[in-house]
Amino acid sequence: MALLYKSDPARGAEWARILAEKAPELSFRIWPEIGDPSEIRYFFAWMPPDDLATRFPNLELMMSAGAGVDHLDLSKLPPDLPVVRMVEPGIVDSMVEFVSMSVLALHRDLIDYVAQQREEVWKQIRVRPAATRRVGVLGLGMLGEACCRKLTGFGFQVAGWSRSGREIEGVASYAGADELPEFLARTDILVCLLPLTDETRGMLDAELFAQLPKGAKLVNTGRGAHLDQDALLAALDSGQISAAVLDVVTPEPLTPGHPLWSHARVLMTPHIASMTQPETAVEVVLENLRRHQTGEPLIGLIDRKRGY
Ligand code: NDP
Ligand code: OXD
Repeated sequence: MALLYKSDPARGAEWARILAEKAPELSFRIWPEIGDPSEIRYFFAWMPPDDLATRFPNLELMMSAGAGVDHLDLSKLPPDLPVVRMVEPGIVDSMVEFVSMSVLALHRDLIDYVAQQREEVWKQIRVRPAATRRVGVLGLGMLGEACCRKLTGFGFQVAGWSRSGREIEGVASYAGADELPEFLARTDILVCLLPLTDETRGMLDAELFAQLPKGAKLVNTGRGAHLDQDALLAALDSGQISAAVLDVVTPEPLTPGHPLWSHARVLMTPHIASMTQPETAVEVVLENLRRHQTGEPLIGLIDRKRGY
């Protein structure tokens, strides 16, 4: 019984060390040292090879190395191969840190102060209490819900939007396309934590920005393809959006000279909002292998029709 790993090699070595301790019976292989392909039962990857289905005839389970699965071409995977995404506490904790940092930076005008410092300007902006700032989170799943809970702790007025709605203490819940306009109209800082699907691709566009209060701010930690980057540039020019934190862009990295690289109202990070932490993720991986062997429901099993 072998588990094949195909992702960041440095972290692969970490996985090897931890699994050798926790599951010495499991044969752990790191791409491209595959060994006998017929022994591979479990595949853990960010980007699987195109010929996955034919190359590993006894594959039983595909595990995404990340929380999202939009990078996988599900049509190329055997139709009855279960695919799970990464659902683990480490990835949640780091996203909560990043979103809190970003919302607080926008709330406390950090982008203005960085620019002022460069110009040797000493000018105070009136501090606004968190209770007067309305934060809206698109997506109330594993990550969106945890971020909402943390943000309410700072005293922000927090709301979330999802397909089906979710009850979270202290958070106003909006659901579906019908309630999106009302959610946007009450949102000063918008955080995107949606999965990328056919329905959500490009939804951060001019039409959506126009429904936010003038001068609203944006945090995108979902996927670059959620955002129409030209529409963001236009909204920043007009002042409809006053600042943005972008952890994800299209393409990654942006092409040299792209206006978002140097935009004074944009803070950009290289897709590091959150990362799978082997130390905590290993428990979930081993639990999923156990569940798979006993036929119990898998943690993070994705619904191929929904795309997340
Ligand atoms: P989940 O699957 O747990 O949650 C997704 C949420 O989005 C759910 O609340 C779901 O609604 C909602 N949603 C999906 N489609 C729609 C739609 N069409 N309309 C309204 N709501 C919708 O995902 P996670 O919270 O675990 O992760 C979210 C995304 O974050 C990932 O897919 C990935 O793209 C991104 N990510 C980014 C990272 C980074 O470092 N930048 C790291 C990790 C993840 P419902 O509850 O009704 O199903
Ligand atoms: C993920 C990511 O989906 O890193 O986990 O973006």
